Amino acid sequence: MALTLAQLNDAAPAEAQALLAHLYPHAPWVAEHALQTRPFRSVADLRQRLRQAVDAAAPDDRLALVRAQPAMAFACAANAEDAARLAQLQADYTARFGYAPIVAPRGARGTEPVGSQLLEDLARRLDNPPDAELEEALRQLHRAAELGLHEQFGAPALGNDIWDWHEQLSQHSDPGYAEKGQLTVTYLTDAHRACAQRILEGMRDCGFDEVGIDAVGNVVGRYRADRPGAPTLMTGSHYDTVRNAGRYDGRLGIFVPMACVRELHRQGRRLPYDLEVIGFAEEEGQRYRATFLGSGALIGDFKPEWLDQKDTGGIAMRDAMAHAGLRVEDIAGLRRDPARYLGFVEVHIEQGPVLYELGLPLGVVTSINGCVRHQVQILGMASHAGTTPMDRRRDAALAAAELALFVERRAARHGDSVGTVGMLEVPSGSINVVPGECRFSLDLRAPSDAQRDALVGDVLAELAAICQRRGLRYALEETMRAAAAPSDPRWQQRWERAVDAQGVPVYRMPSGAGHDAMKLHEIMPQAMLFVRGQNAGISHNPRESTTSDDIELATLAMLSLLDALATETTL
Ligand code: HGY
Ligand code: MN
Ligand code: MN
Repeated sequence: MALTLAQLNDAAPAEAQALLAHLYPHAPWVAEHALQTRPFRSVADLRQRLRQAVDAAAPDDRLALVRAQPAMAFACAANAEDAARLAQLQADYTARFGYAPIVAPRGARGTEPVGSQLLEDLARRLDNPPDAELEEALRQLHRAAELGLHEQFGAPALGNDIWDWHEQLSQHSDPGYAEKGQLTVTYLTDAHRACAQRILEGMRDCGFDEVGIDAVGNVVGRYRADRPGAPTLMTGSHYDTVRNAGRYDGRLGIFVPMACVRELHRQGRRLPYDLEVIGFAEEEGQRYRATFLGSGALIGDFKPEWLDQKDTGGIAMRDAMAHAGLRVEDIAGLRRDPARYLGFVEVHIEQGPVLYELGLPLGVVTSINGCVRHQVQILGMASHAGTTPMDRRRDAALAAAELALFVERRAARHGDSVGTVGMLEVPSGSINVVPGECRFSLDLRAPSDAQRDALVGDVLAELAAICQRRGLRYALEETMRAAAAPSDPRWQQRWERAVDAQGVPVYRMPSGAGHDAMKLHEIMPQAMLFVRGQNAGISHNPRESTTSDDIELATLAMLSLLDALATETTL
């Protein structure tokens, strides 16, 4: 039954209670507590109040709430074997936790039933400690309530459209991954170029005045101001991905502003500034070691030496660009004049568990961690695995392993530093040969450059010490260095006001992940908005997910920011 917020806010207590009673079955106290905080500022506010009512409840009441939920009948088992496995999982779950598993009845878009992923998810949840699983069960209950509110207040149509845009774009994937149903889009591959075309067409459909693909493959759309000579606000994110990626990393920050322009265009509205939306072509640095290439080119930081880099297939970047019809001689002209810009804002999926665990849909970024990356090669001596005594070996892989463990220990020493050995290989290794060579990567990050550089210094000193002690040689190439990027206070406050305008809590947080915003940071003020990730915020992983509700909320927040900026007299 359709309902408006005003009707709910004005309803008598008993009537209001009846309107919300179905959201948390057998627990009328949840709606009752939330209703005491009326008036609700938005449906999102109502959702948060319901969640807060549960969060504030006594542990026994929270457990009773979960126990009171009836066992769910799942219609998704594809066959008798899955049905049997599901029944067993439900029985094991109930035996372990003392209540039936709670699973939100539909997925992230709010329309599709839970699918085959359910078996995997339930099996994974079986391993949760009881206290963690209780929180997950409650999150599922909150999501079920959120879906229940769709029936009363309407589904997030805008969020669904944007959700669908991600699905459509994820149809394009590089060979070797597409066949496995995996999403991998690396710089200037055919899939990458197909993505650029689809984003370009999407921008046209949204009503941008100018759209184009620039000399490094960025997709650039401009929505003109209501006056000539107006300044520009830049926004956007990247459309390339890591290998076997999620569908929202980067892309969310392109599609949300595109949807904002579509709304402005549909309403026939113009802003007192140009809005430039950019799909950056290369941020992840997967095919070539050229991280932030797309956004870097706009600040005049395209490194010519990148052109001669070859990918694993021996194709030089220069040739990949020529094949894509890009003109190297036009790259220098991409540099933006900061004087013409108000700043840069970026929307991005959080890529971490914080918002998911706090039960918050949006976060305002305070600073982006600084990062330094290296490719390392350790050289020892390949020798017979059977005849080489343990004290006579020069094992390159064990040296790498020793350093990897040091990275873990050293990064953990400063709570918010992180260190990762993400790639590690013994080139042409054999099972019965002591590794004579080992290649690996280092990704070291911290909230400040000083803390980051201290971490890097210690790790590289340890690398030298290990190789010295083991009689090995090593080669080191720094492949990326990005300074920590604190948010511009004014732009951070603009995001804070925009989030508050949605009726949801304002939560400030650092970014452990790197983003294009840290490149634009070098020439203009910037700040970011984070959107909650589902599945505990997992990212750089096909389980990366976000709901169309949260996507819609982020879009409404961005529209609020754009409108508020339009009213600032200082433009
Ligand atoms: O690695 C990062 O932080 C980003 O996802 N490129
Ligand atoms: Mn990424
Ligand atoms: Mn990203």
